[in-house]
Amino acid sequence: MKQIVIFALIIFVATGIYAENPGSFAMQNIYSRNTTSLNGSWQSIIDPTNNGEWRQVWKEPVIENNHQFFEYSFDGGPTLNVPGDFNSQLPELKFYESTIWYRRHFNLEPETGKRYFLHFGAVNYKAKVYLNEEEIGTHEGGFTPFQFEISNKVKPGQNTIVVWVNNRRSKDGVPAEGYDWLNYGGITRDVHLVTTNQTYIDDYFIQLKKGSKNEVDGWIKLNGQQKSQTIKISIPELNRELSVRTNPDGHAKVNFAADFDLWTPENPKLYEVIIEAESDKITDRIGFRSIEVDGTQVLLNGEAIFMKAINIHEENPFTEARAASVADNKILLDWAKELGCNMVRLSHYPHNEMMVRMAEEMGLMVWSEIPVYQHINFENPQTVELMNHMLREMIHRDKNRCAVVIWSVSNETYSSPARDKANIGMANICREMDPARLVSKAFSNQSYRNNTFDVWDTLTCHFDVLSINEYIGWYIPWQGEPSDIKWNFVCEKPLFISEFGGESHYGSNHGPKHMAAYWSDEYLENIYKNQVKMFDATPNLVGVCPWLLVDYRSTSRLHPVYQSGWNRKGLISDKGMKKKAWHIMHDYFMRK
Ligand code: GCB
Repeated sequence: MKQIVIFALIIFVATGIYAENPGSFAMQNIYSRNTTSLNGSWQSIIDPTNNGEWRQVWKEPVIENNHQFFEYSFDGGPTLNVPGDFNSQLPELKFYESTIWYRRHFNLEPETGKRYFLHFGAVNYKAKVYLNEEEIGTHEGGFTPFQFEISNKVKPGQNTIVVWVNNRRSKDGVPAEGYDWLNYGGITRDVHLVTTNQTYIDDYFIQLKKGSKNEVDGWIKLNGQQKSQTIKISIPELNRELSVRTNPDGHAKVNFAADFDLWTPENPKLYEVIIEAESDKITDRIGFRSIEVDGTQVLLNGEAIFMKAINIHEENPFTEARAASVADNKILLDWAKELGCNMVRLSHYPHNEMMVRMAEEMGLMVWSEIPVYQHINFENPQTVELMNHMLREMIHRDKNRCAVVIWSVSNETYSSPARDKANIGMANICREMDPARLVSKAFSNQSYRNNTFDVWDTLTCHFDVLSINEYIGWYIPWQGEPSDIKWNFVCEKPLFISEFGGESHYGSNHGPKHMAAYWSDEYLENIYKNQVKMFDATPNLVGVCPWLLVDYRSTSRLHPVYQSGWNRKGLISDKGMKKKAWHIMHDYFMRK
């Protein structure tokens, strides 16, 4: 009987969609809150077959008689650093995809009149959180923040958090089972204990109205009993101050004009914005800019802009780990700047919030996307619900970052009515939640024959920017002179080449330089030379984005000599060496 129960639990964990008690949207701007970091060393139990579920490892073993024993313990087990993926922390976890239990204690003397929250920057992929032996909630999705209120659950003195984390793939997950990056599991981002007053500023949207260069059109939302409050919004540098009153639901509209020095890549101007309610105060750094499409152009602050972008995975190649620190982010974004970029595509999932904030400070526009990737199960309504939720969580977190100019809802999905319906649904969610930004998705599998690129997919008509992943010269051979390429579009839109490239193993000198099979730098360089010729002949082109900045780890790359578990399409090698193709791209960006 016990075995049946265990089996049932394992099946549930492996396949179930986690939708009950999903963590509420995390509060806006964790950096401006009264927080205690719960980062650091957490105890762990490695549980490949999910036995901890029925053993109830979130309960502290209490030995009451001399016949009792417990087949689990956090004490004496390995410790894991938070934030951080578990795969890179212990050799035996290198490719681990299953359950790890995390535990840590914290001390608190709860104050009357205060509220307490546990805030997780992200846990990949599913999390179930226990506080003092009681389950407080679950979350599914590896790249977005979530929180649980624990005001009525914390006790004076020592409190204990246990988190069940599981990064097993599933066909109904987002992403699903197949994807081309390392499935870094664990509590990969910061954990905070947040203290607020009874009513706190939960969320706000302070950005320019679509098409305007001086009018802010936003809102503020309170959470708590004291819903009607006067809120002061000020921008000291502009000598601007206004007061609004929240309605009985705790909402207030914010509308004002000011003479902003607009954010651009050349002048990434941010202002200190202070939002002061009667019971809370938040400070943020916010930039103002407009982003629109006009015919086949993209306009930043009313002027046509060419998006000089680069794809980035959230990985530090030197540590072979998920990028989790400011220093990790900086390595990647410094390279993007050095390449001459004015934009980064943070692929294929929302990166950590500091990455987005740093990009903004550095003058890099951001394309942000959710991991709706290739073989996703659009037929399952729960999967669609999950992707919608992830999309909302992403927009919710980063909607005040003016650097984000494009929300992207998916990457390379395969044509079907269910796919179209889900993608259109997601585009609508973007527009409802955030009317001020552009919406896109990256398309592949359009046809390229007789040197003509035929964009036939009518789903492209539903997006502001047409984004195409094409690997001409790598997965598909050239069908003529790159400079003679022709394009047919089912809908005329600004065209962004969201991926192109090929692989090379830096310094490969094993075979003929002109053959792809030997992963030579020269072969890749030649792909880039031809791509640049093609770009110059491509109509409606508003930007290009090589795949990608740095070689990165992927379990789907099996060549033992040239790949050994790395996708080698980086312009920079895993050791930080610039390939020849880097210089072609750098020169192109310099002249654009
Ligand atoms: C793609 C995917 C990207 C892959 C890349 C490749 O089209 O969007 O995630 O990793 O191709 O390397 O093949």
